[in-house]
Amino acid sequence: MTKKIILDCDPGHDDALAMMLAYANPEIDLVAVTTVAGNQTLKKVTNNALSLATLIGMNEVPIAAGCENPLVNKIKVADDVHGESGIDGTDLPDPEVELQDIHAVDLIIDIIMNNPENTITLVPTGALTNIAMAVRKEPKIVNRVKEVVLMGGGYLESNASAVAEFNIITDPEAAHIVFNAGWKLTMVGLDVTHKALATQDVLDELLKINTETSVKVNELLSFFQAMYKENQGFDFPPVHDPVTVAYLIDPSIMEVKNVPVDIELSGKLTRGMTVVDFSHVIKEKCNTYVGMSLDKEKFWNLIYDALRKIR
Ligand code: PIR
Ligand code: CA
Repeated sequence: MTKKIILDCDPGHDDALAMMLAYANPEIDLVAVTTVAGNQTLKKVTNNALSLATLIGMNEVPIAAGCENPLVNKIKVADDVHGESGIDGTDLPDPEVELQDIHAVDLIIDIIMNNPENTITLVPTGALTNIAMAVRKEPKIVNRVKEVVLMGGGYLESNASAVAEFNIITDPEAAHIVFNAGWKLTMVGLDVTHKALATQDVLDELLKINTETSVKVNELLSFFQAMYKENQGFDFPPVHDPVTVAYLIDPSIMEVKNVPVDIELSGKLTRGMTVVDFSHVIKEKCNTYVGMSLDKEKFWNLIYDALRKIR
């Protein structure tokens, strides 16, 4: 049985790969792509989503734009790694796919309410603003969603402060709502995604696949590599977001631990931290899962297989 997912994203180099994997893998039914401000402004990331859809021939998946600012903070974009457009490094086609005339929050709610219970999985790969807004607007979605598998946070690794990851610190209040909603939630954090490095053999393989899209992905990841080198000191860039989709396709790529996670809101030094309680002795069931490891070979093979199916 295929898994129906909504990808809520801010493309973004790695968001682009999450979209491609979700679109091309036969185990996944991508029912909608929604956008949220994060890596760049809402306008730019939405335009990027439409351009990417045009590139890969994804005409039938509805794309809707969501929130242009976090719940409390003002948006602070990540142009230091994603560039001025949010997805610098290659030429993408002008959008030929049309944007839906509905707000992302309403599209998310409609899809969840109009599908059978326990069939829709949410895959957020940006700030959690849209998802939190949807929970507040229609709380019934919480019990209808099958699960949430998101990219964000980390328990040892961070990239936006000493203790926080970008997607979470962009909108900590939204993250607080989403992590505490009560649905089954799996956090794919930096501890896992910093293992998903686009190393030289990955960059080479993308050229070998030699499709229009795989060559552009090579160019995108080469730009991402240079930015990650300059700003984060990495030799090769981590491709965070598609790990969520890969885990849904093949849960054996990532070990998880069933432990409590909460979001720090008030810490002077720790705002936006995902506080993971590994000392928790399971007395009552807890609904949060934390990714611990990555089978890199299986992960990259899923990416390659997807790209071979795309033009
Ligand atoms: C990646 C991101 C933001 C900032 C940096 N420095 C690197 C984006 C990615 O798209 C991913 O979803 C998440 N946020 C990783 O922190
Ligand atoms: Ca992202």
